[in-house]
Amino acid sequence: MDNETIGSTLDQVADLLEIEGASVFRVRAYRGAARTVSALASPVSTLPEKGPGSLEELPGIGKDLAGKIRELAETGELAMLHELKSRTPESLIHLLELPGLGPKRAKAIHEGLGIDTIEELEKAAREGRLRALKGVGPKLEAQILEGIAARAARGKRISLAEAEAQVEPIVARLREVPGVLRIEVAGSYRRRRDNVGDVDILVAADVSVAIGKKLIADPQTDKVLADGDTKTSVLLKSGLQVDLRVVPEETFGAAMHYFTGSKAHNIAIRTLGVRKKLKISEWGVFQEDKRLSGEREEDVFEAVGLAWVPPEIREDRGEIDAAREGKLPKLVERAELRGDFVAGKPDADELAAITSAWRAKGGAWLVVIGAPRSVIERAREHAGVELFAGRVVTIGEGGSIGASEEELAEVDVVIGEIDAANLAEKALTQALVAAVETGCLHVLARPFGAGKPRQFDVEAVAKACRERGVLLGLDARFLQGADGYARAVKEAGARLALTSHARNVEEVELLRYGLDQARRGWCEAKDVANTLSAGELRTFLARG
Ligand code: DGT
Ligand code: CA
Ligand code: CA
Repeated sequence: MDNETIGSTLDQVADLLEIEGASVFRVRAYRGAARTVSALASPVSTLPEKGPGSLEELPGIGKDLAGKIRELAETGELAMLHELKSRTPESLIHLLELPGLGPKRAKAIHEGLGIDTIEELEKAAREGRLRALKGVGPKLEAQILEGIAARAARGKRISLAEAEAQVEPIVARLREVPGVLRIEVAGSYRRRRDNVGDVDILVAADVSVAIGKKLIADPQTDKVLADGDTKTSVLLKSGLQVDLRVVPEETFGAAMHYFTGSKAHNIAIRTLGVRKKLKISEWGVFQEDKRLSGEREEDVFEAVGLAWVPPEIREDRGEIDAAREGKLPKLVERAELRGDFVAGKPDADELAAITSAWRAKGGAWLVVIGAPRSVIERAREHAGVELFAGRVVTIGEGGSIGASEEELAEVDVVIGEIDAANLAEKALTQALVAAVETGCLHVLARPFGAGKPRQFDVEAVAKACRERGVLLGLDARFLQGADGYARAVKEAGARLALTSHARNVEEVELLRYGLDQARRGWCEAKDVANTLSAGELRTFLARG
């Protein structure tokens, strides 16, 4: 944990102690320690254990506080804070997070007005009832309402695509700041989760570089949540939170590793470090008080005897064992994709634009869903990529296929989509397996209902698909839970078909988001049919 976070955690302890009615001196000691630690020039984890320059020697920090600070620096947690939280009404903890509400006011609101939840607080502020309390006026009420609105916006997760659209231009502007040596986005964004809670930007620069000020001044920034030398947090106009951290270049790799997460992966790596008597933090790899490395992200993995793990699979779902045994997957890459499934009756011009865009990206084939044969035939002549005619057929409740044999014979690729929104999990699995068993399908679309993935036994269905040579669709427009689905398909030995369903040139880009989730599902080139050459696909379609 970095010094500023330790500082704000100690402040939180002070708040909760104050609410409990602890002695003024005790509260003051935690507040003082918070200030002292936040202002330290070097990270707590690099201070000597004892003697001059150690924590105990700092003004106002005795043995007890030094122990707490070390606990935070080393584990990122504080047992005492957990205890305090468990003793404090949950509603009060939430109230404390709002700007303008210190412990005294939060307690007064809670006890004086009987307010227990944020909703009740919002209602009271709107109705002007908070003014009944001493020292509370319309201005504070307005501030509280704003804080509640910002909190609601913050609670939402947004899609990775949306986050990218907002963050890429901001990063491009920040990159221009003189003195910025490196800048990368870390967190769930780098792990390519299909949705992100907030965006974590990491910069290598001297602390004197005014990068935080640049983010605060950014045209997209709406509110400033934190404004320190090494950490700046803002809310964008969209409500998305952006956290910016500045670290020295020599610790950039360790910081990238830490802030990429996931938290579960970090904890597993740190535990491996402890076994080797190494301390691993966002500041680097340490032995006793000696810093061994940390400039490159590889340094962290090497220190615990592991190969570098791609960010997409850092979820503590087996990647650490795989990295130790040299069994990491060689994740499928964008450059390996040869084909896509594009959709929905594009007219001849649109189709020509899509095919030339796809060719320019190095593509070799497209399955065109729903276009009349004549359109495909005409496009074929000047496409430069091989075009296959695709058709979506509906699968009935018992697994029946909603098209005649003659109709199926007219197209190259048959994609089955279940049209049984009310089936329970078991019946859905049976229907899908039955549809695969008909031997009519080339691709089985992932079942969705009301925009949500439907629960079914992916393993059983994927096994049937493997036996019958049927691909399992992964639609890049609907990514919820797609990483787990991709992994289950791979593990069953079956193969995915990533589909963009692009209706125009811009949407061809969507395929990348399907690829992200296949990578998060540990898929290699062999697990994804989009990597086949046009000839290989033809053989596959002929069930050769
Ligand atoms: P998000 O923002 O909810 O989509 O997910 P993340 O993974 O981006 O999470 P975030 O922004 O809270 O934190 C960024 C990274 O920082 C996270 O992936 C791992 C690291 N991190 C945060 N809190 C802790 C912690 O308490 N312990 C450890 N070991 N790492 C943490
Ligand atoms: Ca994040
Ligand atoms: Ca964050």
